[in-house]
Amino acid sequence: MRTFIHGGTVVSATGSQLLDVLIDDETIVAVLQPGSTALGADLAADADTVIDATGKYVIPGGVDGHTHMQLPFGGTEASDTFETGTRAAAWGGTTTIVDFAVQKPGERVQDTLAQWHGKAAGRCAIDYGFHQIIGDVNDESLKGMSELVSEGVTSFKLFMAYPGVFYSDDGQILRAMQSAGELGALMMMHAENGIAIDVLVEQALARGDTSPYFHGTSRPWQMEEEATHRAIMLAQLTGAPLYVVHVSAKQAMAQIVTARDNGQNVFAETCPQYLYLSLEEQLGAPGFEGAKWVCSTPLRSRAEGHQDELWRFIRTGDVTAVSTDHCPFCMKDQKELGVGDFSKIPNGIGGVEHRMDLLFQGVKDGRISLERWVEVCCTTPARMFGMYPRKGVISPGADADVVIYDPHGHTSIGLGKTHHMNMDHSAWEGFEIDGHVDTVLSRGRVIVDDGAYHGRAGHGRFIRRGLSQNLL
Ligand code: DUC
Ligand code: ZN
Ligand code: ZN
Ligand code: ZN
Repeated sequence: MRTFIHGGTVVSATGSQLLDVLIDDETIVAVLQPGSTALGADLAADADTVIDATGKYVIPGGVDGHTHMQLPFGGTEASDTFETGTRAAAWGGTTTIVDFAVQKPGERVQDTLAQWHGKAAGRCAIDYGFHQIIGDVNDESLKGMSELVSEGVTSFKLFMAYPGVFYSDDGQILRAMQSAGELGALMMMHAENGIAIDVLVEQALARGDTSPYFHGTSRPWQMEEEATHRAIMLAQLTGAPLYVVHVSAKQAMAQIVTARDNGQNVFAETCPQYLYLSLEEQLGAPGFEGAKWVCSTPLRSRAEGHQDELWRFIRTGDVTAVSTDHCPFCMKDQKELGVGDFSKIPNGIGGVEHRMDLLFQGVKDGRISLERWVEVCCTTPARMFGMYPRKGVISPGADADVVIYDPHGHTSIGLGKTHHMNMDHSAWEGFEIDGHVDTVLSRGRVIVDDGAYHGRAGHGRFIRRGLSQNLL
């Protein structure tokens, strides 16, 4: 089965040029000058499928390094299954996700991972990998880490937030980082001071500040900056490479920039919600509506300038990757658990479908370059999580995960418009994008084309990842 994509502009992290792409079965076999006879044949005539990409961008499929399908959280479970969530991802031009297996106290990490394999196997529309959350740092968990690395799970996440749920104390963090450092595995960190936050939450509720907005004000930026600094120091001591997830505060970014300037392997991830949405908008939302933007880290104040600073740090290279932290909950029966008490609102925003579009809007708005768009959404996540050059690049030998993106198209986001996630609302309702995902190929198969879905549950395969290829 040969597919020939011609006439488009291939965009990579390093540049853009008019190039044709030849695919054989699941793999890109050639990237050629237009009209090239290098392969001695009329490529268009010989192909089984010909895609005309004239006037469009041809980019590597998106790699979303941070999703939570079916995450058990806050007495409920994230509303997208691996089937619905990966389908929505495909609609939005994402062809690989890395999701989180969650170890509960008393469980073996190997058993947790087996459970997550069971949830995903045979159900995904696109390829997927796993990170392992270590919810119970003990001798056995630490020993289990090396086994997981050999099975292609090469990154481990800890939480400095959520005491009593996922939380690790500093001694546990130190020990896990020592193990990660020895293995060369990546340590991912949810950096918020959960112990202090719990006091602020209790005090807010006691004052009668119970609406969704107070979720954000009880998790102020100082809590993120402090935890980020602490994580950086522990990582430096242990030699573990550190990837700080969902950075939302500019002060936390400043800590990361300092560490990077010192040559430390510290990386920042941010998410579209922290680039576009703000605490002020959450305050202005009527009734309980603000609950749709309850996530942790929280949205930050626009008046304080966090959003503009995060865009700037994407430009400077200090934000390494943009992921979604896709963690969808419906309003009905889920977010509504927190009516009258914001601390009972399950934390999370659904967005796996919209990341490529939302970041492309940043290109249109002059905030980032076309190449940086591809770099932070596709190429660097693939390198960061040990999947390059199989993923994240249009190059011979790579998996044929390709998106044809129309820069003159248009996408209206919201319920009844562009929305395939299993949610009863959209955190992105009303967003209008000056671009459009036209065609999506996953390992050579067209799974989205011209507004029609051709994907299949079970097409997606587990990716055994190597160690990070993005270390300084
Ligand atoms: N933050 C969220 O918003 N949801 C899930 C877990 C997390 O850390
Ligand atoms: Zn988190
Ligand atoms: Zn997360
Ligand atoms: Zn279009």
